[in-house]
Amino acid sequence: MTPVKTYTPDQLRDFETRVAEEFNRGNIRAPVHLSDGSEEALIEIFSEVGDRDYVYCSWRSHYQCLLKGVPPEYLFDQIMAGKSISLNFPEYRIFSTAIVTGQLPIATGTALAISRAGLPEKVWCFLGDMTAETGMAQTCMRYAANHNLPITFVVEDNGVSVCTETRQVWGTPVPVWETHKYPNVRSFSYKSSYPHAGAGVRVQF
Ligand SMILES: Cc1ncc(C[n+]2csc(CCOP(=O)(O)OP(=O)(O)O)c2C)c(N)n1
Ligand SMILES: [Mg+2]
Repeated sequence: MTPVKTYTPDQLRDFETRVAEEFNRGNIRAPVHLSDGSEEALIEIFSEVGDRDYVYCSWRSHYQCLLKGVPPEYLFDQIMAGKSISLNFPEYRIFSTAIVTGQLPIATGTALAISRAGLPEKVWCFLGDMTAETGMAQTCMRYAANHNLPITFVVEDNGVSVCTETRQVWGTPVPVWETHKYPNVRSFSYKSSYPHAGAGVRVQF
């Protein structure tokens, strides 16, 4: 598979640093969620993503948008306009949501439609580690696995939900996606140098 768009980790990080600087200067008047620390893992995953594939994301989707082929300056303009939390580019087949679990049933339904139509496209659904613990995630992963749908769920494991430790909440060091060993679920660990939202200055949480 030829990647849709290739970036080095430094190029991705530089984009995120630029966003962080604009946010901290007060030029972005809406939340931003930054993904630094996940560069290598996402570059590797996107080496398998085709341009006809569909990508669904959470509120944290800048790198996925770049790697799916959204032009950097177009993406940057959308972020400057306050759209970081819910970036959607149908023309590049990438969608995101600010609602925890919002992308999961839509991604699963897209995979079901592709399967019924006998098309070659695949679906890639990115989700946070706490989102992966929800009932909606379990329902979608189980349904997709049992029906062999063309979808891969990718858990972006930063260990936290905002400021809350995910594993501590659930009382186990083993996350649910490892317990079930669904064949269509992958994960990677990363640590961001930024807070959950924002970039360290001004309003953040
Ligand atoms: C339905 C809903 N409930 C609560 C929130 C607030 N919220 C936004 S992100 C988030 C944390 C989710 O953690 P995780 O899935 O691990 O994603 P991360 O931000 O760490 O990538 C929460 C609770 C929301 N956006 N939507
Ligand atoms: Mg998390």
